[in-house]
Amino acid sequence: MKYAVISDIHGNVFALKKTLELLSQENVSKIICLGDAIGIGTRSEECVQLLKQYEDKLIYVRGNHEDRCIFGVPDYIHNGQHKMTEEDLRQESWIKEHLSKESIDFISKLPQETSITLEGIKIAVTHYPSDENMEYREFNLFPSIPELIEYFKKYDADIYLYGHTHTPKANLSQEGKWYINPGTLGTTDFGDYGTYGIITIDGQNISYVQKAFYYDLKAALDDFEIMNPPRKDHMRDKFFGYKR
Ligand SMILES: [Mn+2]
Repeated sequence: MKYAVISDIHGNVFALKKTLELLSQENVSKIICLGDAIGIGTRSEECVQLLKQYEDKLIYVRGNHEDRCIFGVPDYIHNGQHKMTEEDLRQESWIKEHLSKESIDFISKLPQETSITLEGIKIAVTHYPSDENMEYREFNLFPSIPELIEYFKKYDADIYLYGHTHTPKANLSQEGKWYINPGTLGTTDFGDYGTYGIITIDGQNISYVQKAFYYDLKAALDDFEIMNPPRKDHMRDKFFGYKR
């Protein structure tokens, strides 16, 4: 059967709608969402509500952006290197203010990580691998296989799923373990498209296909003017490559 892996939607309902259309053609049995469905983009509420409609086939763990809405905004982000400014905090408040109570309740119940078994294959699901204290491991855009083995050593699985870096990456270790990051569905860090992945399990055979898709990016960019979040220029330029 086929399983979709999506991550880092970041409030981009335009990309999410397109993905859900594509997934209905793929006939996937589950949609595994690795967190950060909200934040940065303009339509966090719509994204949570849309995901909620797929609740019967959805496995969803929370990311650092869901954490900010549930537990509050940390003083420092990016491994302690960036102190949140007043402007950052206004942006984060704006994101939370635009979420309904129902959506906040929904994301508050999500686990930080989970493990599932599909067709006898064990899958560890997390926004980013964490240490014993549930703190994220070092941010690493291109982790090597030895690094991935180290990052995921506390988990026991056949497939390890993670997101957060917005960078699609799939590795197969010599021991036959898969380490998969489907990239970013909703931002355009590396091109004007979104990415997700499809895992196919057939007996003991596991295969992974990395997908990329175009969607109405102009609508997503124009929506920053319509919704007018406090840090709209920064969010649009940094995460949506508006100046490219
Ligand atoms: Mn993240």
